[in-house]
Amino acid sequence: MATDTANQADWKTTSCILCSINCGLKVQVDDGHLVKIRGDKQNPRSKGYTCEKPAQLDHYQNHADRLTSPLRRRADGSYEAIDWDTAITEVAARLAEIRDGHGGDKIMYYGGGGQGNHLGGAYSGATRRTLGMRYASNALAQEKTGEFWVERQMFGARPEPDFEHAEVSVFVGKNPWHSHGFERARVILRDIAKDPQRSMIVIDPRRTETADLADFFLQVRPGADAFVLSAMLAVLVEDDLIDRNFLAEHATDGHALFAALAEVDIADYCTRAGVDEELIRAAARRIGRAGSVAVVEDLGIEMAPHSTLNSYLEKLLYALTGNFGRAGTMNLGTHLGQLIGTSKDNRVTPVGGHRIITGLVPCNAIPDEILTDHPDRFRGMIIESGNPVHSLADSPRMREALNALDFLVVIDVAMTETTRFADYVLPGASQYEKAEATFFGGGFPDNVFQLRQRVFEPLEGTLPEPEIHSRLCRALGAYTDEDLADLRAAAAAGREAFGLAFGQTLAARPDLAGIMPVVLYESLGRSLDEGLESAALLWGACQQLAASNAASIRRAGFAGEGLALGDALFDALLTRREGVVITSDPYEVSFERIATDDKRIQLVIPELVEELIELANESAPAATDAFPFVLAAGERRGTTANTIYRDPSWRKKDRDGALRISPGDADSLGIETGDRVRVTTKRGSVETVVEVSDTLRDGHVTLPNGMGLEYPDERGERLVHGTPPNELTSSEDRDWIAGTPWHKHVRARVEAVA
Ligand SMILES: Nc1nc2c(c(=O)[nH]1)N[C@H]1C(S)=C(S)[C@@H](COP(=O)(O)OP(=O)(O)OC[C@H]3O[C@@H](n4cnc5c(=O)[nH]c(N)nc54)[C@H](O)[C@@H]3O)O[C@H]1N2
Ligand SMILES: Nc1nc2c(c(=O)[nH]1)N[C@H]1C(S)=C(S)[C@@H](COP(=O)(O)OP(=O)(O)OC[C@H]3O[C@@H](n4cnc5c(=O)[nH]c(N)nc54)[C@H](O)[C@@H]3O)O[C@H]1N2
Ligand code: SF4
Ligand SMILES: [Mo]
Repeated sequence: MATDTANQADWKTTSCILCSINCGLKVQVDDGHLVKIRGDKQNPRSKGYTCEKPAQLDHYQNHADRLTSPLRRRADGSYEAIDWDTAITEVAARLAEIRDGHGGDKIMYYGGGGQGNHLGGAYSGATRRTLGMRYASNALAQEKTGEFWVERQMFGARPEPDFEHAEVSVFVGKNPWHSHGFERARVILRDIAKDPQRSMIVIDPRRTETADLADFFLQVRPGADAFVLSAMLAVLVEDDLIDRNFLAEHATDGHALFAALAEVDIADYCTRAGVDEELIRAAARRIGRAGSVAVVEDLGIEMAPHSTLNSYLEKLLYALTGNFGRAGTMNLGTHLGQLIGTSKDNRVTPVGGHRIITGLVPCNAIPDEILTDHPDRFRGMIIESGNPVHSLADSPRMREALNALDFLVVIDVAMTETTRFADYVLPGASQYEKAEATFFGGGFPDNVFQLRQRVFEPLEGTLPEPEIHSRLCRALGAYTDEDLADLRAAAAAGREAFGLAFGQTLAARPDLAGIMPVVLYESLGRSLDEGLESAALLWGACQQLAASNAASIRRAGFAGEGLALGDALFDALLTRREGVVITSDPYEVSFERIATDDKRIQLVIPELVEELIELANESAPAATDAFPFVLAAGERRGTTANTIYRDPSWRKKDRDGALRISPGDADSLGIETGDRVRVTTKRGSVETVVEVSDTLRDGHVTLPNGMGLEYPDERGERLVHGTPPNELTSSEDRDWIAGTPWHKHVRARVEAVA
């Protein structure tokens, strides 16, 4: 290449950790700081794209509340720094005490990864297995579990939208302009908006930045999506825009569903949803007649009334019109490592009997499973890379629950709202100080995976989570050096020898098979370059993918048979730091990947068809005198990034996260932008600044997500910046199937303050 190599050399390859897309980055570092950050054109997924947020990443890497030593809580609630050996020994002993006294299933695991890190969570599997822990949860169980439940039944897998090629793109309760959710979102949104042959349909109560680009903007009354979606489906039926041939070939009998849709009073449902009937009809027809349609839902319906029903209706928009298994539609891709459980896990929670979906306890049920004298209650918790006190519904109740535990250990990079409740805090190295990866999945037809390598050495006093789990397992007696001697020798001898020895060990030693991540870390991992030990788990994932999807890997350009194919993939991950196309597929393969029992798309989910029928008897949720507003508690903005940035100075505007309110409502309350108001719900009351915005419907107000974090000011005084949304939410307001919270639908009162 004709580039200046000296200049190239000091750019390190990594990625953004602020949302699930993990856009590739090139960074320059100086004295522990990220000083220059730009998009990485070499990254096969993001191709140089970034949004505005990663420019501030040094606020994640360096800030006043980073943890630099294990901490132990004293009787008076303050913390003392302790060394790692003491911390590991004591934490292991306290966890073992609960296991021995009450059973390992009384220890719950929460978290395991955020937007940029999942390796820690993957290694935690060994610790959990060692302790006999059975229950886990993470943030997915407060957003996506309802959708997972529907997808598992309809497809047995998770379809991905192909917006890059779709003639019609549909966004339901999703604002990709700010939240992304697919790669290069703003480029693709602008392309769609510019192209007269293509259309965009947005269903959202707020005229978002995405809605501004839409051809059809259905400004639904908050919480009334079930009426819009069922009206659209009814139009498809009425106008005979159902793809009968597709359904005959690929789907099961939909009789009960079609009977329910035939009963929908379209005009009435449109009125209830507050959307013009002709607009709904036109949008439905646009979908019904398009060559290709891709659809995505997100928090706007997942965190609102009828959320699981809405996920089902949203999927029927594309399933009934045959928009599956082709370019521009919905497809089933590959996964290197599984983020979500695939098993048909039919368990319920031990105390409340709540449905466990894809292995996750519903987040809203967690306090119920602790705050009780039921013998099966959770008594201990390991929280890793999650801030549930801040991010789950009903923060006061979450705090009460964590206080009630016999033992809590939190693994985080920062002192947070949650670490404050821990008996022990274990400091992780940051995501730029260790190898990391996410298992969100990289797309279709090409699936991209990036193993990020560290940009800095771990901050003094911190350890990467895989090392923490390995040490915990050792302290708990799960393995000894002797157990691993043969595997280590094999790893030193080469990959082929290791592959054979690994297979033999797993077969001969079920105890070691149970803690496979740590076994890989301590054997193969120790033979990799320093800082790359935790990549060892990916070797196992590559072998699994090679065994299940060899043809897809070969199409991505890899050669070899059996273990050699997995090795080739693993080597590419180690060396091609910008990310690797790991599989490449023709669209038709989606049909082979339908994983329902009869390999057909399941059209009828009986509980949800029932709920659909019941809609007829329900009016859209109405305002009450005490709480005339609907508050969406937690809106994505250019100034939010979950709680990954703690230092509020990363935000150049909207520092305290204003409450948005419509001009009409502002007039009635006699307030203007910059004024302060009090927002009160049945759960709590906060004061906040206001921004009058004509993007909102009357009666609807919004607060940003991720705000209300405590952080010291210049004089060291600890202040809370902005409004923590979950001081206002209640854990009982949740979906009846998945238990997902109604964060977007909180009844509220707004009052001007002098
Ligand atoms: N900038 C930024 N990007 C992020 C994040 C971040 O913190 N900041 N977080 C990431 C994460 S963890 C996630 S899960 C995604 C979430 O991404 P999104 O789901 O897109 O984010 P939200 O803004 O929370 O909600 C989406 C939309 O739902 C709308 N909405 C509210 N009530 C209703 C309703 O009743 N019906 C309908 N149809 N819509 C409604 C809101 O107006 C909003 O436009 O974003 C990711 N990306
Ligand atoms: N009311 C309301 N509540 C919401 C939402 C909403 O819209 N409204 N959105 C919800 C959604 S969709 C989500 S995904 C959640 C997100 O909320 P959480 O799951 O709590 O996740 P994050 O804020 O992304 O970060 C969690 C923690 O990870 C830590 N961390 C960062 N890097 C590392 C690392 O390398 N190792 C370790 N061990 N820790 C690290 C951070 O310091 C932080 O404490 O919030 C949810 N909460
Ligand atoms: S879209 Fe923005 S926040 Fe998300 S990974 Fe890319 S640069 Fe980071
Ligand atoms: Mo999320």
